[in-house]
Amino acid sequence: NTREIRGFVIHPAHLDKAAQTALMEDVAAIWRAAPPVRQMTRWGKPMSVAMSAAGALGWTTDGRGYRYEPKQHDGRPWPPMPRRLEELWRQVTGLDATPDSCLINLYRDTARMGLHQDKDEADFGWPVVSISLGDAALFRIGGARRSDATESLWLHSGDVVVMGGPARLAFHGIDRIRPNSSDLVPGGGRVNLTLRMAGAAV
Ligand code: MD3
Ligand code: FE
Repeated sequence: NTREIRGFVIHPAHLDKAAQTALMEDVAAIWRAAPPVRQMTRWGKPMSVAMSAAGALGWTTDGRGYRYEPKQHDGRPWPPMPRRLEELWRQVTGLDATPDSCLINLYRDTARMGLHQDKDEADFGWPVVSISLGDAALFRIGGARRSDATESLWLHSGDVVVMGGPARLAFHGIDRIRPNSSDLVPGGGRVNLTLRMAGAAV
């Protein structure tokens, strides 16, 4: 059961309630070792989304630039990649390699993410896998250029999306979430996990 929009392969309700709860437990453990941080944008303002990560590399910024780093701001390494996420990646991509980064985005009620491309990874040939948990989110998909027309769709808890091929460099963003549409995330809101191959394959 998948549908495709502009090269994005969507698996609606791929994770049942039990699988979502199990993943939230993994996320809670990761947050204890790597609390969510509102990273600074290039413009000196904190992002509305709070971020954490698991795996060899996590996405951070020092206010000058964005990059993947093996350590958090406090010098500690990122917590290990949960096994069930490696399995999910293999299942939906059909690839044998395992991702080196899981970015964990936390959206509380008014958080959003502006239209952007993901270009901080070493090799755009790898797909990115997104897992939505908690409140529904209005996801906007464009094309390879910022000026390309966009399309919007709601992502719900348990949905999994695979971005590969030309879709990998498409502009995308989250316009808003629907607060209180789910009670999965403690304290409310939405969690999005993105599984990536961020570093150079060696
Ligand atoms: C399309 N996250 O972390 S997930 C991001 O819901 C990000 O938190 C959003 O955009 C979120 O960079 C959207 C869907 C997604 C993730 C990665 C992509 C779409 C993508 C990478 C390339 C193209
Ligand atoms: Fe993105």
